[in-house]
Parts: sequence; C-alpha cells; structure tokens
Amino acid sequence: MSKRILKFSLATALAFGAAGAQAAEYVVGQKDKTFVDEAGNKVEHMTLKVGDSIRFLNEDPFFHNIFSLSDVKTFDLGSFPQGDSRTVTFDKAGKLDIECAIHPQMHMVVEVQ
Ligand SMILES: [Cu+2]
Repeated sequence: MSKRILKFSLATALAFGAAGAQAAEYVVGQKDKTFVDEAGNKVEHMTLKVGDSIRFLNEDPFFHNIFSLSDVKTFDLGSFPQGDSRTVTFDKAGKLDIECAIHPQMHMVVEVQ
C-alpha cells in the first residue's frame, strides 16, 4: 500500500518537473491595434502547452487592456502603456478568446493543450 503511494508521488513529481522544464514564454505584441508575434506578423491563433505563458507587450503609443472571459481562464490585465507588458500563465487546457477592452476589434484565440 505505502509503496504504491510512493510510486504515485514519484510519477507525479516527475510529470510536474518535466512540464516545468518545458514551459515556454511567448511574447505577443500589440501593434496597430493588432496582436502580433515577435516578427511583427498578425497572430489570430496560438497553440500552447499547459504551463506556458504569454507576455503581452504594448508596442502602440496608447493604452491596451487585455482580458479574457473564457471559462478556462478569466483574467483582466488592466490598462498598460507603450513599452509595458503583462504576463499570463495558462495552467489549464482549453480554448480562450483574448480581447482588448479598449479596442473591440482586437481578438485572438489561444488553445492550451
Ligand atoms: Cu487595445
């Protein structure tokens, strides 16, 4: 019995350790009221692994307020100015719609696997 529990704990620890080591941070910019990747290309859809994070970097000379009302993760990064960034870690699998409270035309989908 106790041996079984020990084995389970070890497997869990290894799984978490592996996930932690692989966790990546992506930078998604806000430029010309659009979500862009590091090369400046428009991002409409991103696939991440559980544990990964996105650093939202405002590259526009005005505020953005990135948020999501998705069931998987609800967040509101508040208004932040040019040059500032806010990071979100995605700790649960599922699909999220990400928007900007100031610019309703801004939208991207993040799929966490
Ligand atoms: Cu905005």
